[in-house]
Amino acid sequence: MQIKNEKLSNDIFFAEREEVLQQWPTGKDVNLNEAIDYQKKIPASKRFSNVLARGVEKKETLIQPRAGVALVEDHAKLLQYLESEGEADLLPTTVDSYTRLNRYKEAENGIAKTRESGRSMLNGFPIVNHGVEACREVTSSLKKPVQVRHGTPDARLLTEISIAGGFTSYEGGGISYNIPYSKNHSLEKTIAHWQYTDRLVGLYEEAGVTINREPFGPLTGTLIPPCISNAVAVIEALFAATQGVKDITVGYGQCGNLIQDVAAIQALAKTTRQQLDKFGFHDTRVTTVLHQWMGGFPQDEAKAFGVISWGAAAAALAKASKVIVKTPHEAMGVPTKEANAAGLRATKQVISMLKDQDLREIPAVLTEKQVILEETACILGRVEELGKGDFALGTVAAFEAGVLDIPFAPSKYNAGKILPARDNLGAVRLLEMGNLPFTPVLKEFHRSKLEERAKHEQRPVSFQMVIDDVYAIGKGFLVGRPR
Ligand code: 8ZB
Repeated sequence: MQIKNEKLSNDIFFAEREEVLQQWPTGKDVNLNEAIDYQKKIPASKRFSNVLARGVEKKETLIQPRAGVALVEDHAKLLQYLESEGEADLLPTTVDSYTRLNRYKEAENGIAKTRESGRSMLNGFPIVNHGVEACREVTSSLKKPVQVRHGTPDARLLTEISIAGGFTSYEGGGISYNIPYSKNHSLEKTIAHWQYTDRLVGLYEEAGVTINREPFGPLTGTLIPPCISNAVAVIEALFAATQGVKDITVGYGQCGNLIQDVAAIQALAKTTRQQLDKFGFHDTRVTTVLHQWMGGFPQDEAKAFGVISWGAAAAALAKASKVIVKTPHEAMGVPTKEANAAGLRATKQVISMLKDQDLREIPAVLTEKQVILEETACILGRVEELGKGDFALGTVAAFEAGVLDIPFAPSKYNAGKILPARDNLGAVRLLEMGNLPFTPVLKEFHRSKLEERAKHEQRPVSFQMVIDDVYAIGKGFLVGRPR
């Protein structure tokens, strides 16, 4: 199979679609024309892309939780609670792990066991099992737009049912929902599966219905250098635009050093716009999302609120279009609705307070932004070269060569040669640069930043720093110093 970054023809798409809709009985309830009509009746105030655009106009960072339980009525009530008591601007539907792995029989079991036991036996809402009508019950019972959030390498049927079910935004991508989530899924296959998702969104767009798309920014959520996540987000934005997607939110997981976080979001927006323009996608809209800290959290709820609030501050000061909010239960697992709403309200308070402050033009941010832009340009340039101008071919070759390399990813298609660690100020740098196509100047920059920390800590630059940094925030620090 030779994957290429080209728009799928109707012949290919609709032939594939027949198979996709047969993957589970609820697939037969999807009727594209009827679904387009249904989507057109959704009020503008509930369309994800509109609400995002209004937020950008008003210079407000919107807040969005994660949430999902097994049963339709419970899930609708949970989201209603998060919009009323949590003051959420945007809503999610987090899909359960069985569905993410296309294990619909086990999801069905989870639904049955939930009905018996009275508590959710799934860690999310099984969209495919519930089907189109049930999804419409959920999405129509809310005032705010709802996005599907998951982690599914083959999300084709899930996309069909979700959009027909009234969701107006859809997370994921062929790289970001494969390499960080899966060991064995081939990259060619998942890029192809996500071309299907993006083409479906493109078909809705061509019929006058905008569905927002969001590549999953944080990847493994563990010490990801901004240039890596930015490069992946830009590539997935290009993949989406190629299939006709017009509304894209590119994402980034908070690293914890404020200067770096502000710079990273700014660089992400800039590179995405540049690359989309370069390929002629001038009318594709770009917004940004910052994910509050995705690594290990403190158990203590008060300390967790500290981490949440710092993420809120980073999002507000970086002028991200929206922020994905954590909860004080993060270290424990799926949160209660009360804990979820509390994380949202803490975030809203900080964001409202910081709305008028702007760090984007301060010298330290501009310097850091320049570094990220250069690093990302090195990576993207090499990917394009490896693909002889085709980013899909280039992406597959780049992962093989370690030109794209995601720290701590389980995939056998990931080289796993790079190692990140924090510098003395807590910014994420690279201790091992593997086969990243950096210039000598950039390589020296990373080395010197880590030497500076080593000197301060009176220990050599080593793997121990990586380990210490992975656990640091959970223990109450940003940089994992020796005791
Ligand atoms: C990659 C995303 C991981 C994050 C949260 C985790 C973690 C997962 C649910 C959820 C609320 C759910 N998460 N499933 N949060 N309800 N059903 O996604 O806690 O923060």
